[in-house]
Amino acid sequence: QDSAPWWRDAVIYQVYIRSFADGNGDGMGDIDGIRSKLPYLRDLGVDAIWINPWYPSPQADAGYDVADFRDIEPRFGTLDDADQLIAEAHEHGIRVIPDLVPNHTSDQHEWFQAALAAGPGSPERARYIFRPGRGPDGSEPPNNWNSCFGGPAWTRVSEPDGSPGEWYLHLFAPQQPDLNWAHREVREEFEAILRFWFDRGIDGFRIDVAHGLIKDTDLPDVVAPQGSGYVYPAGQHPHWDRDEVHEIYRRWRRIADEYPGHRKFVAEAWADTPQRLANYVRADGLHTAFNFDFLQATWKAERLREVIDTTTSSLNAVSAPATWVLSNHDVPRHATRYGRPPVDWVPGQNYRADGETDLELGTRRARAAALLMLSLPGGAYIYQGEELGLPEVENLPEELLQDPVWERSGHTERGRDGCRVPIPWSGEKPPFGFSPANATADPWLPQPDSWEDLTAEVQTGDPGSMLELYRSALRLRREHPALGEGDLAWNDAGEGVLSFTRTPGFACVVNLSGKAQRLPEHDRVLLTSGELDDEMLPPDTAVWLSL
Ligand code: ISL
Repeated sequence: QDSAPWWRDAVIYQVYIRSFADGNGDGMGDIDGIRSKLPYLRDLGVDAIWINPWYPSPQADAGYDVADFRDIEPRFGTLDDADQLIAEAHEHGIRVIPDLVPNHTSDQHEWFQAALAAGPGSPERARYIFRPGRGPDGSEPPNNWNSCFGGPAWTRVSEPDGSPGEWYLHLFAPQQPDLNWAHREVREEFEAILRFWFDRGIDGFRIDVAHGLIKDTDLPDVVAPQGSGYVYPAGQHPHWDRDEVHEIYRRWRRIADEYPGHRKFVAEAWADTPQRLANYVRADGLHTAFNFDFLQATWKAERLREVIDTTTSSLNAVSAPATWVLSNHDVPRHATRYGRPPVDWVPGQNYRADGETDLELGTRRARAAALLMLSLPGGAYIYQGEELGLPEVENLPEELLQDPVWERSGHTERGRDGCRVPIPWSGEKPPFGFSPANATADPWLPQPDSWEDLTAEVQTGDPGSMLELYRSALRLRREHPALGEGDLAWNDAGEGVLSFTRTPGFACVVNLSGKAQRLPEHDRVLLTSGELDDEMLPPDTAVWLSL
């Protein structure tokens, strides 16, 4: 392995394992499926893959309810398969980053089962957050905290003798009890889990809900609005983004640094300000964090520029590289989002899917956004299928929806299934090569027939396709010394136009003004997201220029 910290400008591809590729024909993606697509990922030109949770799990929250952190879900394969994937990915020059879920376990985890059996006051219960209820008979939850998926964040258990008993905390589904991070055994267990996987050769971890591990031990009621810390002074929300959480990551960083080859962490942390987010990525903390401000920004030049500036300046202050993200498995796909009237994001409700969609417009903008994202300083994340231009699937039949958001919200939110539909690889009808020809089951969510036009197969070699745009952009990014980490200088290009220079000799111009714009002086056009009209850049189009 080389000595440069590869992660500072890496392009990382998110593999949502259950929907990526199905090797064994059971309708759900798996490790063998990922192995079969390594040549595709190499040709696409990504540096690493982040794989959503692959551990044994009842799948109450698509694997984010982990029953055993040291094994692989049988539906996805075995530990041997994982070892083989890691080795083969490395042969293809692709690093592997699994997902770690430290905030909670599955209710089927042996620790939680032991806590239920052992009863109140036991050492087993101390690893989770159990409390007696309020009210004379304890039938009210211990406080007013709500679950991110809707409803109270507390569930009451039956004690071993059958009587109604204590309540346990779950910031997500009831099948996801929160761990007690004030407990020494919890900390030691996760440090051992990090070593278990680092020893197997993985290159880093994505840290789920990194901002949520520490709770105010007094468990005070939350002052509305729920799900956001902004009514609190920084670091004083009862359960989000508390300062003590960084002690945990300081220890984790020391562990990662013991290993060769620059193992890295990426935090899924939701913080109120870019400055608060920067606390997660100091030299003695996690290495990088997802930049959700960029994902949440609407298609407006001023807003995007503001996010780019505040991101880069707050991260420069801690010498951490920026990351850029347009989509993931929790939000509606951006080809659809950009084709809708802009909505304001509600914290904790990142799965809104309303409004009429102009998919042609959304796709044109998604093409331009790809060139914007991939020419900004730092690293970037690509969510599987965005390189195919997949839209959100908005009409999944209700009886097939699986996301707990759908149930817990009382059906006011359809949930996040619409961005999790299995990938169309080839062929003219479902399952579009997602499952092998001898499959015994349909894909776990149905693919629209119209995806015939979006398969990787039909897009390969078509110069106008989204896939070839991503491939060209990633190739140029590897070849061009100006891309990746470094400075960005804005050019004055008029209202609604984002125009910046990266040195040496590179510029990106994105036209969000709604009317054609004259290109600045340049030597050569390297890549465009849409056809140029002479020297004019059409609306919702981006271009890379060599200067
Ligand atoms: O809590 C939030 C905002 O207040 C949410 O945005 C929350 O941080 C986010 O949804 C966490 O997501 C991650 O953990 C969840 C899982 O369902 C998601 O898929 C995962 O990305 C629980 O493990």
